[in-house]
Amino acid sequence: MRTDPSSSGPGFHPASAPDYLPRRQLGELQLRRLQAIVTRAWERVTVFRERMSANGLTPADVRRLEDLGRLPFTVKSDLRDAYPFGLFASPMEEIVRLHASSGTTGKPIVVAYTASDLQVWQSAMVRTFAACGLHAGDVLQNAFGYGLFTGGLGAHSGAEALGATVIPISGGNTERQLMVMKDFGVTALCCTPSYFLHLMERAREEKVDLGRLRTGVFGAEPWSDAMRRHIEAEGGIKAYDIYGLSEITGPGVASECSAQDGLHVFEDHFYPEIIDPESGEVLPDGREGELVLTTLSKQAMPMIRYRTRDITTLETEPCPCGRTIRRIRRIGRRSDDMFIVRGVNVFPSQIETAILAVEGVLPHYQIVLTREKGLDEVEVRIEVTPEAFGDTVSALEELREALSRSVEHVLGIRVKVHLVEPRSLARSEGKAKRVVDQRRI
Ligand code: DLL
Repeated sequence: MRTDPSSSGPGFHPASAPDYLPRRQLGELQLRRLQAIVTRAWERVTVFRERMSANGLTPADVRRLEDLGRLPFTVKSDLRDAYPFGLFASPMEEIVRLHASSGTTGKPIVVAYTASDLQVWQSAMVRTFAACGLHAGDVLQNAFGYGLFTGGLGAHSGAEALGATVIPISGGNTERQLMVMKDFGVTALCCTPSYFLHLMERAREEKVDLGRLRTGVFGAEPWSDAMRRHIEAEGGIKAYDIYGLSEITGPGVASECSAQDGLHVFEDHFYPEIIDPESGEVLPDGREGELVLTTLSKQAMPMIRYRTRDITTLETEPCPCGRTIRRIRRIGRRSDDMFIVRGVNVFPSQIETAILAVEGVLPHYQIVLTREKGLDEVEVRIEVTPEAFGDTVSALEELREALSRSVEHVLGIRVKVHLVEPRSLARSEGKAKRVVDQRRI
């Protein structure tokens, strides 16, 4: 099955074999699975069948992979409207697990798994950890939250199947995390990047070293390359980015590899397309747009053309790691986290990149949005280092000006910069809340 000798190196696991399939063989597999899943959704999910019929389509119209582009999209509100179980394609007796994603408003969305769905998810997580260089013998501290969130249990089952030793510590209780990390000889950690920042900060304050930790597997929220550089330098580790979402399976949709240059999508199970978020038109590989995913194997809750709102690019150039599955660029933004200030489109990730380029600040910041006379205003609150904080007023003023210029350079507009004391902004144990929107209050 294996096609590339590099695939037998450390970090390779037999479950990773589909990562190296020749493209033609992969395409045939994808088409077979697509036809089966569209038929399943058509037969078992009313809303999907109605939308197909409204467009004059039946499953027989899916003859080639490109035909996917003719099928209707699924969006988050479809899951909300179907709350809790309306999109299930399996009877309850076959569903062995439920998860839910809270979202910001109203009811959560509920996702379901059959036993075979859990197996696919597990294999995708094995491939994720293998791509991040983990193997049997690694001791993984799993600080993703256990519970309805997919991060904890998703990572747990994949790491166990890989053969690593898993410590199911979940998120929070930072003191205990540090004790375990050191005393149990932890070699790898997974959590959100913002929680790792918090862990590093506490370790420094308490003068605890991070022991044998060498790999961080981070995801569930956007984090810039500047943030990665900070984490790798401060933590003395390699920091990998992994991506996923509850609607599709949880973590395990895409993962970086040793090249740390884009995330390989496990596209034998999760078929990616990039569309123009305005027109819905499918864009060619290499163009930036909204990621749309179709689950090719999911039985309990097939998702056909799910609009993720995550903005990225699909890349086809061969990766030095030898994997043949395509890569997406790291996700820095969502189409719905943009705000407009004085006519300029602004994404929080641009602000992160701009401020972390300046010496003297910590990677802890918050963006506060207000509306004055109908115009959006942005204030960026940034923690300064203890050294900079003890500096003279004029030095602080210089720092503030440097940050303001850096943001202006990236965005083309000036925003308010407010320097705050070290440790004065709230820390997160899961996904960080970087933007505080006071515009509707
Ligand atoms: O966050 C699943 C997950 C758990 C992924 C652990 C990775 C690690 P949800 O809570 O449904 O699922 O949130 C999914 O989070 O649509 C993205 O907007 C964002 N997201 C996830 N991973 C990344 C990442 C989990 N690596 C939503 N970079 C997605 C940027 C990410 N954003």
